[in-house]
Amino acid sequence: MPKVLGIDSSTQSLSAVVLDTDLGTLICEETVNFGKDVPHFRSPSGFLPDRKKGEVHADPLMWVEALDLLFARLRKAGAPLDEVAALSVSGQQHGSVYLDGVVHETFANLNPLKTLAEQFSPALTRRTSPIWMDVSTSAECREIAEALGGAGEVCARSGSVPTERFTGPQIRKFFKNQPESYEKTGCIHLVSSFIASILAGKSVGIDRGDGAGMNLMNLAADAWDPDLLEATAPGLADKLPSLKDSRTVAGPPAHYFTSRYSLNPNCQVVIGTGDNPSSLVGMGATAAGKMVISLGTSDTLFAAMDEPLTDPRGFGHVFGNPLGGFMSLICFRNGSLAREAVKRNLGLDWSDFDAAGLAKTPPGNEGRVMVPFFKSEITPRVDSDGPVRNYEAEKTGPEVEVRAVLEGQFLNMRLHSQWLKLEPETILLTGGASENEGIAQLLADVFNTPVARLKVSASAALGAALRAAEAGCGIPMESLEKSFCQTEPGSRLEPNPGSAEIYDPLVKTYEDLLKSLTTNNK
Ligand code: XUL
Repeated sequence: MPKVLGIDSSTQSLSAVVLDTDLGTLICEETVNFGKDVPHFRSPSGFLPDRKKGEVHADPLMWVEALDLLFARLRKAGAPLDEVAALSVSGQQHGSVYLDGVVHETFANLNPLKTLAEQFSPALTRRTSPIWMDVSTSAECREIAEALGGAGEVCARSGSVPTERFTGPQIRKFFKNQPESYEKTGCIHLVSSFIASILAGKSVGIDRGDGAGMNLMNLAADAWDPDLLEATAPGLADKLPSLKDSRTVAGPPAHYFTSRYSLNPNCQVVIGTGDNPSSLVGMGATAAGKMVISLGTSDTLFAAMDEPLTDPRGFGHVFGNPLGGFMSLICFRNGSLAREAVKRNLGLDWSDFDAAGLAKTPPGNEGRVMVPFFKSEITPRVDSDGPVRNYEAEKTGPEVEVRAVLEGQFLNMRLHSQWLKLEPETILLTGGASENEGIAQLLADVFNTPVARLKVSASAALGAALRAAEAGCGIPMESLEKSFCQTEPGSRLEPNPGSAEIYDPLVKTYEDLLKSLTTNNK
């Protein structure tokens, strides 16, 4: 019987997968795209445009409304919601939702005759939620570092130096700028714990995978760090949900979902985690030694590790591995949005990205290199509003630009992941852009390592469903991985011969170009 549901609340969409764990099959997949499907929130890419410099916020009611729409679509598509034995959630990391002190009653008494958005609207003490793309909290990061005796101390405790997009510095900024609203806030959730709470009909805990992305959790103690809480904002301990093991079962779903969408009342809601920890599970990479690259709104590179190893330059992070131990994560902000900018600027289609770009240019682009930061970057931290090239774009064709943006992205990844000292046999590749053959081949060439892709491309939603199956139905992860985390036969791409000779020296060319930019940025 075990059918399980995984929900992923990401930057640009909310999506779901339903799995049959007996048959090892994907039964149903649905997506709500924020820009297209709930356009009245005026967030074409999932966040509100035109905020102050460096600020990136989203409307939490957009996520809530999308949840209603997602369930309606699942039902319409004939998904067996009445047979779902367990569900769990993956959420874009770091984003936070600010709720009043009586939201517990809202969670517990959701009325199936009203929409979720109308019921949660009065509970918000902050109308918008800062999300992971926000880079506006440099002052707060400095203050938190100072209070703890240096960024190194914050990193030793929490796995990351104070980081602008992380929830702690964001909370501090809210407390400083809107002290009265902060005071009225009774509960601060992450995106993953907020969505899981709505589904469970009660405020549920934050798991150690996503909790580690806040600059508030002490990795060694597996608990909120009292000094970090104090350095962030007064009274914070009382406003945070408790930290829980990722396998925690919250209980049955809210009556709202059983009544309105016929969700099985005996379904077990397993608490949520961040999209990257969830993808680690979905990619079958929870044991050390495997490396995953995800090409999504943000590009991320991550790997499970037994001991927390921190990035000496401070750009990488340590999060909790939902199955125990830790994971390293490096996030690149200029992911899909940068690739889309090139596509748009040049009037290309994804389908002719290969033909128009990669097929017409030689590997290495004849030494033409681009630092592809269309917007401010976080790895490395550079304020930018356009790419920097070592060639004149006006004198070359669109094909050079296509190759330059992709090679620049992958060279930047290669350079900034060297500290992990990982030499994987294969890179596991996921995320929307991974489906493009040319892009996947280029990644194999730049890293001089074979690349493999899995059958299910929605790895974060898949990870949520697998976690639900393990924690909610007691199915061993090993057998789930055998059914769902197999690489697609024929999807493995070997690096082209001669790749190392081309890309090894190009890393240095890229690094030099980047240095000229970071020097000017200081
Ligand atoms: C990770 C990060 C992003 C978000 C959105 O640190 O900021 O990957 O999780 O996907």
